[in-house]
Amino acid sequence: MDDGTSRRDGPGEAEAPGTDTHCPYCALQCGMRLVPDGTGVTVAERPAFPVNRGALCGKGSSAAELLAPGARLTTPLVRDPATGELVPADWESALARTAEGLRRAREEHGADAVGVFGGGGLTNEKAYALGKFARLVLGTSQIDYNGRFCMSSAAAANVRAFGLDRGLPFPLADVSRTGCVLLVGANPAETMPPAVRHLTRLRENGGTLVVVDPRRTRTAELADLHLAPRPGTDLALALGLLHLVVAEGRVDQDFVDARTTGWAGARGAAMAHWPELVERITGVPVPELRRAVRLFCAPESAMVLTARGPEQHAKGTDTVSAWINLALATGRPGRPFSGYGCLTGQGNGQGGREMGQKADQLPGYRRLDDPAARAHVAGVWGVPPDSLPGPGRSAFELLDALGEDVHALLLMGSNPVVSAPDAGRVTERMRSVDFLAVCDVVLSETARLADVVLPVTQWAEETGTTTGLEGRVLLRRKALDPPPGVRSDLAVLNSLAARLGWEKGFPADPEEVFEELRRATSGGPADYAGLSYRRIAATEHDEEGLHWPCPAPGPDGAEHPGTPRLFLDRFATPDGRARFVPVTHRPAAEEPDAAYPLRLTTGRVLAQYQSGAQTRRVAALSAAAPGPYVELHPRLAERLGAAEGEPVAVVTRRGRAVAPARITRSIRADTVFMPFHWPGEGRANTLTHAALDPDSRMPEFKVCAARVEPVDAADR
Ligand SMILES: Nc1nc2c(c(=O)[nH]1)N[C@H]1C(S)=C(S)[C@@H](COP(=O)(O)OP(=O)(O)OC[C@H]3O[C@@H](n4cnc5c(=O)[nH]c(N)nc54)[C@H](O)[C@@H]3O)O[C@H]1N2
Ligand SMILES: Nc1nc2c(c(=O)[nH]1)N[C@H]1C(S)=C(S)[C@@H](COP(=O)(O)OP(=O)(O)OC[C@H]3O[C@@H](n4cnc5c(=O)[nH]c(N)nc54)[C@H](O)[C@@H]3O)O[C@H]1N2
Ligand code: SF4
Ligand SMILES: [Mo]
Repeated sequence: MDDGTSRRDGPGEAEAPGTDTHCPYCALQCGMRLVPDGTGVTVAERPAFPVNRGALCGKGSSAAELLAPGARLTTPLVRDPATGELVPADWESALARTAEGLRRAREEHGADAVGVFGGGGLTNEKAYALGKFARLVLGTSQIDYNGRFCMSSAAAANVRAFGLDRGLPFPLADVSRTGCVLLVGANPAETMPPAVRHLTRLRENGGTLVVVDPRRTRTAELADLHLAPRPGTDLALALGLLHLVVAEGRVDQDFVDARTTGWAGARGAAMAHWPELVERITGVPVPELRRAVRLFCAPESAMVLTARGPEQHAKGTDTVSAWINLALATGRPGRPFSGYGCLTGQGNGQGGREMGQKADQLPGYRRLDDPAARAHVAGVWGVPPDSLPGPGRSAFELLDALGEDVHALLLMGSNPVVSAPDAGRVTERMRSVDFLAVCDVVLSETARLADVVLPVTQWAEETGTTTGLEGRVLLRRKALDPPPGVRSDLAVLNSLAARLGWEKGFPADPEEVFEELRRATSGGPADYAGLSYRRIAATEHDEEGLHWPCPAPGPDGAEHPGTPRLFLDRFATPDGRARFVPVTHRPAAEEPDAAYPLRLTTGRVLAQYQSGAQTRRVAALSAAAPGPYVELHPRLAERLGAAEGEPVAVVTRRGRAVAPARITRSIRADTVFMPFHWPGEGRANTLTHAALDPDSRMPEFKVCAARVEPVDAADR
């Protein structure tokens, strides 16, 4: 599994009996086949699915382990008021207590005192039902989800520039057919291993790869050029590259004139960022900047792809705008095998942001403050438009309001005790709330704080759709019955709605929800009206499948083929032109100083997923990545007297985390890195800074000021 992927089965496996479905984890949504093995199912290859062609990473190939009854929750838990412990309970009393907890907060403090927190791993059906439940049953504006921590900055920048936000506006396979990929703050060799074959193929086809990452990652190792800026300086870097594009006469003026607006402002901002200044800010030498511009501009087609590296910042939206400006000035978007794309992260990171679990959104990527959108969705829901609440708080702000303005929370599909920024503070907030209900498949660190824990079915035990990073809609199929004692998220919402007075409108059957969701999204930017389970199943193995927007059949009854490539004729703005946004560099919310002289950045490792709630429970994954660590450059380690494998403390203004040192030349000497998958004393999010982007409300996970201290045995 050196390249991070495995092909477990021989060619005959495709004919094996079983159920074709998709991995429960990341946005690649690799196809897999689940084969009955007597007691449960085994994960097998599904070579016919084009996005991964059978390849899986270790997380996907081991995903079935958590389906075993012994590996997960199979009974509801409620907090015993006498002992304060979580104890097993029957479903009826757990649901009654949940309904009561939500109702009481509303009666005592008003509808907005009840919060809902969702997740980008939930299927489209669940995300849709959760948003509807919040707005209708609870009548609250206070709903948001963990996607706010993920790709919200890229989403905001996409909407600003193109009038529409789909992570990749083209199929992933186009990556291997372009001339140059500028991959910014993405480490797919660890975060989407099967996608790396497109980068390898790109280079085999004569294309080039430029990677921008403060660390020389496994992905950077594959590149023709690796730029290693200081964390939090991508905005200056992108402006510096645009400056050089102008200075070297490489602007595609015909494209700029015909297909964009706002160039003068963006050009002016870039001209203020001359290369030597950018070198000082970013630490990237001017000759490397020039080389990157040459590589990016030389071929006829090229792509800029961003992931969390440049996005998870208090200036993430402006930073992505700067990268988009670079793509626009060189005439890339809206052309074949070219453009800008964001690699979304969670299994349904794309669909989860379209179905209305976001604070300001209605299904179909409609805006909650748009009267026409409200009227349409209220019509589908059978309620007056005025009864829908307005936009609520963003994810971190919602968590930070717990115990103050928000007194009860229903949480589905996230583990913020590990994954939220400034997690010590968030944990205190979660403890202070009057009532917390968590739906989960395992007893996550957040579920441990709950008053009620509702054990739900998993990916392989239920049907539903997800929308992968390409905007391609996929069908996850039920492969086996859940163990006794668990119910689906949809069934939970159905029962809670009934207890709170909504007998109808919350079906537990996913296909019924999908049929309603088609109508609710119809005519919206993310239009699913022309899709159905039948159509998705019939086209899933096609090279290009069904990508939204896929509107309902026209008057002639012809089915819409979906939209694998967006913007080829026009952008989704009122005048059809893409918009340059004039942006200028600004420092991180917290820059290094004498007391905290280093930059801390955070991210992922191959064998763990997110808060680790699921993958830490899989033996092979835990063996491969047993715990947190701190990446340090040898020069820094020497100065600190830190030794390989020995614990060091990383200290920020939020707190202190202790983990073994991992000494490596692959990181800048002024930067330290920690993966964030673990709770406890090595929890990276004890340290992170919850400074929020003004547009996307994305927290600054990727940079804060830190110091590293040796740890005495006596300290511990
Ligand atoms: N193994 C694994 N795979 C996953 C996940 C997982 O948890 N584990 N999660 C999934 C999800 S939800 C997501 S969002 C994706 C995330 O996928 P990625 O974005 O690829 O993952 P990260 O490790 O968060 O960040 C990518 C890189 O950004 C770099 N970086 C840090 N700061 C900066 C900066 O200021 N500028 C730049 N240019 N780069 C910087 C880091 O060094 C890191 O190598 O992965 C998905 N896939
Ligand atoms: N420091 C730092 N922190 C980060 C990041 C970073 O780069 N650095 N990245 C951020 C990003 S991009 C993300 S996406 C977040 C993710 O962080 P989280 O939101 O915590 O994501 P998960 O760990 O995937 O949590 C999902 C939870 O839901 C459960 N679950 C899985 N499937 C289902 C289901 O179908 N129904 C229900 N009810 N539960 C389910 C899982 O068991 C798990 O407990 O972390 C963010 N936090
Ligand atoms: S790359 Fe993502 S979708 Fe594919 S097997 Fe790994 S975790 Fe699952
Ligand atoms: Mo994410």
